[in-house]
Amino acid sequence: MALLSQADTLIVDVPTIRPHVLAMATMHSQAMVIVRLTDSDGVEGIGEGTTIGGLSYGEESPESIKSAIDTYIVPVLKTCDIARVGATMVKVAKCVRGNHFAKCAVETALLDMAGKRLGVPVSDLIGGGRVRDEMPVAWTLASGDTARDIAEGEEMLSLRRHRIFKLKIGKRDVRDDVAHVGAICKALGDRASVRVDVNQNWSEAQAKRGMAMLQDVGCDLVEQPIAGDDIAAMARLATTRGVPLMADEALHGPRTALRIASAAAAGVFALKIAQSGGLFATAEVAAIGTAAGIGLYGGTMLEGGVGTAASAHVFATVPELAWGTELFGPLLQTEEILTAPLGYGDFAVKVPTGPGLGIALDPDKIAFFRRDRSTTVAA
Ligand code: MUC
Ligand code: MG
Repeated sequence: MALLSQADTLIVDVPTIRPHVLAMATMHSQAMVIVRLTDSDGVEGIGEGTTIGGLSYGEESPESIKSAIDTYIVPVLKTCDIARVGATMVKVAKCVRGNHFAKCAVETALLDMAGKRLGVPVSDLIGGGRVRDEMPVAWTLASGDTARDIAEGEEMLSLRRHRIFKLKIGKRDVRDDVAHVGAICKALGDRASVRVDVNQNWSEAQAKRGMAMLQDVGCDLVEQPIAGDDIAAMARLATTRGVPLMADEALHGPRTALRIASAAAAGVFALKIAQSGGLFATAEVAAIGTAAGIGLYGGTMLEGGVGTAASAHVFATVPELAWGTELFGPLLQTEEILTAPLGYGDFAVKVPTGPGLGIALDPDKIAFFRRDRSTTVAA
């Protein structure tokens, strides 16, 4: 039995190493909501709820994530035995609808505490436990400039850090975007896998044309080309000639996963812990994808070290992760907020091995980058 004794949530803003140009926003910094829970025995758990570009990516913002946790979720936690993570999150789900990013941050912190209490990594608390200790890791080329993207791709290849590249397109005319992708495919050749993410910015007609053209220039995968709530159109696109279609913004947990799988509306799922509503829900999305013969990819919301470690723990439990991961979020930031960074090398990210998430926050970095004073709620 463990009771909540303290809950802190804070927004931490860390600059990015270069502007990150996406169809719906250009990022110059990343806002991460960090939640720290402490139980009656003094065990601390940390979690992260992070989105991209304020409200331009999805329905939760850093500010709404913090407010949902402080105002609605923490009062529920105060009534629970928080050592029972599953039961606690069932109760949270009954009291708080939606708000997947906020719930994911809290569930992550509870799992971190549970792992520390039991002396096992979080991956051992999910499904059948981990099946791998490291995973391929992609990098996103999104400087907004083709020559700069090629130079960055070359640098990543020579450092042996990444050989899977995701290009962010959808802002320009389809023909211009495909020319940009084609130039990068040609420059990197068969040394790399090149994929694109449109972040829902094409119409169905643009996507039909774009996906056929992308196949011709050597692109391997297209992520969320059209609106994520148009499952019927996704199904039409997924079954016509062109590169395989990956669902991202369309996926909000097991129910949407089942709907997409039943409609044959995607060949690949981007697994995301926050979008799915937590680590347990992500494992369920993965199970639905696996049962439906859908390829799996470990996605990111460009989280910092905490959310990235949490994602790595879940993705490490998925039996087949055919498309690798994109868990590079901390590398896009100018400063590391963990005391020891996650391990990257040989084109892979390593899954931490210590108890819980196996990571710790650097208190000086948190003090420096926090947006304002944290909210401390004494239970
Ligand atoms: C997204 O839409 O997938 C992941 C990598 C990246 O550069 O942006 C994200 C979000
Ligand atoms: Mg995406």
